[in-house]
Amino acid sequence: PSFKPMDHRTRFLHLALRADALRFGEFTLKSGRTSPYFFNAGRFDSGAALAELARCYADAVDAAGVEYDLLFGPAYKGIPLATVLACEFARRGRDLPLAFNRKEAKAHGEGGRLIGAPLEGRRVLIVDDVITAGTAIREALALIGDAGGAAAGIVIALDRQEAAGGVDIAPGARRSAAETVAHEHGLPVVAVATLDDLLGFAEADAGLAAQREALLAYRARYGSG
Ligand code: OMP
Repeated sequence: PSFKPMDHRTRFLHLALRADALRFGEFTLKSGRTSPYFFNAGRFDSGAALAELARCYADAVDAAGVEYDLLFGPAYKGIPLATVLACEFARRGRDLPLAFNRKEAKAHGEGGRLIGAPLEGRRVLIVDDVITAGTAIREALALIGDAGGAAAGIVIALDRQEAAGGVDIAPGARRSAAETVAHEHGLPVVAVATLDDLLGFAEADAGLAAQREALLAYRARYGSG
């Protein structure tokens, strides 16, 4: 039998579960929704975990065929993500400029809220952790525009595929936050994995049967179409 290498989605989900970055339980989200799972990118807290995570991001970006010439990591979680991705692309032979922001403006020293390579005239790929309602991504888009950059796309580890606005419309008619951002700004949103991928992963693992049920119930309530 031929050996089939695991694709970036499966590798990422294995890694996230192993690192405890993906957990099941009861969590309150920024949106106020109570979720049966939570993704915490801060748990990729070793060099080896971050290096493997970067390979997953790089594979997802390459497969999507997005065109960009600068990587931007929104504070705080996006900063190490964009940084390790820049290192991974350099290892693959593509040296890209890298920038990120600080959350508080600084009056002394170099001043300003942006650090790293100038965004002016660049096609910027935003590197972040997760999209739920899209609030964090909208803030990053505004920052990039103010700095004279042109957003070229967004890459995240996990797209939770949640309805952007109210959920009082039929599930099939709901658009996800990621789809809404993509549509409003005309940008590709690339996810290493989605809630659907996680459901497929859980389906293949009998040990995750109860978690899968909870995820399905959550998707029926808050999921996009
Ligand atoms: P939105 O700004 O609503 O898209 O949510 C993204 C942010 O929610 C992330 O940057 C986190 O602060 C937080 N979050 C997670 O980190 N992981 C999750 O699984 C869910 C959330 C969340 O609160 O929705």
